[in-house]
Amino acid sequence: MVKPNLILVLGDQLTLDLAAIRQADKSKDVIIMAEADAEAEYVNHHPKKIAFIFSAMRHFANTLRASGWKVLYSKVDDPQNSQNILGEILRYADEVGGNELIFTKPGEWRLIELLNEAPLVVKMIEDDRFIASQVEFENWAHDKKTLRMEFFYREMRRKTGLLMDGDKPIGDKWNFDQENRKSPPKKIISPAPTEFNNDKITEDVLVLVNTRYNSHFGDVYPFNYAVTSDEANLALDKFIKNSLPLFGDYQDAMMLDEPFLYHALISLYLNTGLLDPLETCRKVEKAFITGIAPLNAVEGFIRQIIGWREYIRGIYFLKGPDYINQNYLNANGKLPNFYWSGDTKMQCISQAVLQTKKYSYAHHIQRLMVTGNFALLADIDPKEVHRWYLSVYIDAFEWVEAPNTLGMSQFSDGGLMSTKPYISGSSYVLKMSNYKKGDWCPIWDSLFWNFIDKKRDFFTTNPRMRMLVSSFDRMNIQKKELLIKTANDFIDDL
Ligand code: FAD
Ligand code: DLZ
Repeated sequence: MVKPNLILVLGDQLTLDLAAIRQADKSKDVIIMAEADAEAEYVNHHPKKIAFIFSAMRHFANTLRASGWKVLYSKVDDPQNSQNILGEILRYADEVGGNELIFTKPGEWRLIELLNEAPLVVKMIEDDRFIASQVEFENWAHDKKTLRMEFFYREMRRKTGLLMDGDKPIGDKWNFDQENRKSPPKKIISPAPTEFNNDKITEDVLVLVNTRYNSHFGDVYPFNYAVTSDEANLALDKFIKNSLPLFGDYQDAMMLDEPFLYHALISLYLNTGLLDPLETCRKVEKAFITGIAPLNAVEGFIRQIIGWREYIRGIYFLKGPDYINQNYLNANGKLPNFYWSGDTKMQCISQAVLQTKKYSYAHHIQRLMVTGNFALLADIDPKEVHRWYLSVYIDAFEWVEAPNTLGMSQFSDGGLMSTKPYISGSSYVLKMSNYKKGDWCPIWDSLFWNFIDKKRDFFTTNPRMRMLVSSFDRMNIQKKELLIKTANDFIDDL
């Protein structure tokens, strides 16, 4: 009898167009999908994220069955479940007599290593759900001193033809960011994100997750995210119609009790395979061609996906498994408790943490210039910061989370992605938000100057940051002492 091959589909590989599925044989091979405590708990993932992944996996298993595949699916509450992916693969290998495991490259070195060591014949296939292959990224990177996203992005524009007029960018400029990033207006009525009704599959998952993972940070209810590709496409269409026109203008703004503003809320769908990045960008480009959205918004949005998202992935695989262990600035503080409770007078942080608890979501500037900025200024160990981001955000998978957190936000790679750390005093946070000025501002500013002083050896070697050391040195001695004392008292209290 012909032995079936074992085709693994992970919780973030939910598309019929997946490389491993494309080359499998429906008439003999079996698809394995496994919910597992080991995956939900290697960091304690937010319950909403676990629920999203389990529900989307169960829906996708049904899609596979409906198109004729044999699917061996492990539910997490099945008593036979070994609670780890490799255990489930080996259990099914025994059951069906298969000995060849085929899988699409996971987005995490931990799983790549685990699966490649399976006691089976193993075949790992490149994940081609991206615009640039790893080889293409490596070829682009290999002769460059600095890896500037902007230049990589231009290559991706040329490759895809998005917003191109022959070999020239539409509008004669590659980047329209100068027109973006406005401060928030006095009042804003931002479109509500699309909310979906939960079917029986999702309801069952919510009950399960709510009890099984009740010690994890975050609320499972209310749950309104899409869990199928059709629903995710509806969410995208609604974003294009309602929010895209102002996406560029208010991309960096933060407003009290407005967690989404004009953001798309689609990273969770792109990262799990419910949306395809190129199709998404083509729909967005069409919004420009048909006059629904202006060029600054459309170019800005497409850059996030074919530029930043692709570049970040390239960096993760270029730099290898040790990337997450870097700590260029030798930060070693503990993550403050208020990253879990939101219990702090710093309104920008409590807003970010409490909405993260509720939605498992915060937008880019909250992640970069609030929770990330604070952690960097307060000298928090980047590994702790990385584990926090990986666990709390619904779109967080290591390939995309780690370079954003460790590289872009915490400067732990010493400036591979940016020439200077993303830090600011309270004035930037106030300018970009309608948060209230208060006691937190002098504390935040003292952390800023204390950081400049403590890391002066690094800052004096950096042409873009040297001026800040000189500014600090020019302050009078009492002011300097007060800043350092305020910062240290605050850090000690943490
Ligand atoms: P929008 O603001 O509407 O942007 C549209 C899309 O562009 C996003 O859906 C996303 O796919 C893409 N995008 C934008 N910026 C980036 C970026 N820097 N890297 C990759 N894709 C990008 N994004 C994740 O998908 N997963 C993560 O775990 C993650 N962790 C982050 C950690 C930190 C410290 C920072 C600063 C950023 C992180 N990002 C991460 C990037 C970005 O914050 C999110 O992609 C974005 O907030 C998702 O919300 P949205 O769909 O509403 O995005
Ligand atoms: C994040 C996650 C969670 C919470 N649960 C599962 C799971 O039960 N089964 C699964 O196949 N994948 C899960 N994932 C995603 C993986 O942990 C991992 O982050 C990605 O597959 C890496 O690309």
